[in-house]
Amino acid sequence: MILPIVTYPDKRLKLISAPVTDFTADLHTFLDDMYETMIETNGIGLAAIQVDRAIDVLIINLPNDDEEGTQTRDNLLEIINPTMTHSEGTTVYQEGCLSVPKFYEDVERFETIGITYQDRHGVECSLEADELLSIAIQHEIDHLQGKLFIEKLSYARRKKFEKEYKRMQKEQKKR
Ligand code: Y12
Ligand code: CO
Repeated sequence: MILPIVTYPDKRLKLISAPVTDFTADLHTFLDDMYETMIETNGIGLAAIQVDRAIDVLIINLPNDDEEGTQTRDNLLEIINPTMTHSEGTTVYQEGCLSVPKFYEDVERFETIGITYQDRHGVECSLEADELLSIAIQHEIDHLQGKLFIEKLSYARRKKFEKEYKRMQKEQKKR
């Protein structure tokens, strides 16, 4: 089932998500719905709060290294109750978010990170991430804390964003 995506400035995106305690069939159905929603909207990462569930769940499905950059479910990462254990270096990447449509901005993140998390069955896992995966995980973990990438912009860039975003929303309402 495709779920509606909550978009900025909806206040629900500010909620702090709660840990998952029950690794039941309900959770599995929800994870499958999140995946369907993310693929349908051309996303590569999605946090549960973006589909109005304030729980510590995120999914990431980076494009493959082939020419078309196809996304295949076999490298889908389902990350539940993540904790960042370490980080190193900094990097800048132009980020986008399904909850802030049509807007991309450079954001500084850690270059490499380590996380521990649980999979859909509650099994404890760990992961070392760099490059795009590291950025995507940090972006999605921020969602679990009620934070959006636009909050990491400088004051001037944020002001410009707010102006452009409001104008875009007005134009969309006219249509
Ligand atoms: C690097 C940086 C950020 C992330 C977080 C995950 N972000 C996304 O998955 C963004 C998806 C996205 C897709 C869009 O395309 C469509 O909606 C068709 C898009 O374009 C528009 O809104 C028009 C914007 C963002 C992971 C890795
Ligand atoms: Co996002």
